[in-house]
Amino acid sequence: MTSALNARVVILTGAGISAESGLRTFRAADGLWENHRVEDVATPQAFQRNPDLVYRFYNERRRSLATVQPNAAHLALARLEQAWSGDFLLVTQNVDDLHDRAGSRNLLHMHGELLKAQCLACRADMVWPGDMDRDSPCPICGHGPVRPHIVWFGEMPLEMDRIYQALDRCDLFLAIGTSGHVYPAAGFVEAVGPRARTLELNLEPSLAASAFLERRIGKATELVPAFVEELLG
Ligand code: BJW
Repeated sequence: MTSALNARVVILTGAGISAESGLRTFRAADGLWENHRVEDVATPQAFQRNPDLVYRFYNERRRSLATVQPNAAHLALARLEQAWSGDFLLVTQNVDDLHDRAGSRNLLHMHGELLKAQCLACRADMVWPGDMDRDSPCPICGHGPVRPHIVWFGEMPLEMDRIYQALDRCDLFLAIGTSGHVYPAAGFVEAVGPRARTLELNLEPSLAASAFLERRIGKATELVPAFVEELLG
């Protein structure tokens, strides 16, 4: 019974859930940044080749967080988590903090967080709300420099063991606002398989759409609150 309040739920979100808050998605027509595709700035090779460009890209994105707010879809997922008595895990590919600010707590940022840094010398992770550059020292070891706390192409996404454990056991898997271009997240629905209810909520069918048992097409701020109301009965 996937609608029972004690069912085990895993929810995956992507850039589409933050689009109506004013954050650009990656693969939309306006998804370029200064004529660079995300694949040209979000790799360890790009960081080695042109660190200033990559620091600037993330400094701008970090600053833009101050101008946006969680929307009705983020808030509905936080409400669902509070009302839910079964296992609940929200996995986001987004590096923004809109789920955190909406009140979600059982939340994993599998591609990292804009408001954190990682020291290239001691590898410690730390909260980092301001700009960074190649001279930013690490406050923990005194060396550094620090880099954005971002999982780039070719790097291992975070918390994969916890995510696959939850996927193995879930009764309901929901994917919201993600295009299905980027793995391993695009393969989560296949990992769940047909034994659980799988549902995609997106503005258009994703590349992974045929692997879901159900799909609803529309805006996240409309579909997500309506689906949450349905689940909570
Ligand atoms: C709305 C909406 C509204 C709009 N309402 N909806 C060949 C085959 C298979 C895999 C590979 C391959 N070659 C290389 C790989 C692996 C590679 C990969 O997937 N590459 C592909 C491009 C082919 N992946 C990796 O390298 C990953 N690591 C890895 O695989 O390690 C090995 C491993 C193996 C096995 C297990 C575990 C690990 C790392 C991926 C790192 C991704 N990083 C980025 C950048 C992060 C930082 C940053 O923000 O700068 O993460 S890339 C970028 O894409 C970002 C996103 O999180 C990610 C996903 O994008 P998302 O969220 O889906 O956004 P969009 O824009 O694509 O889609 C938005 C959707 O919303 C659209 O569908 C819209 O319609 C919809 N939408 N408005 C509802 N209002």
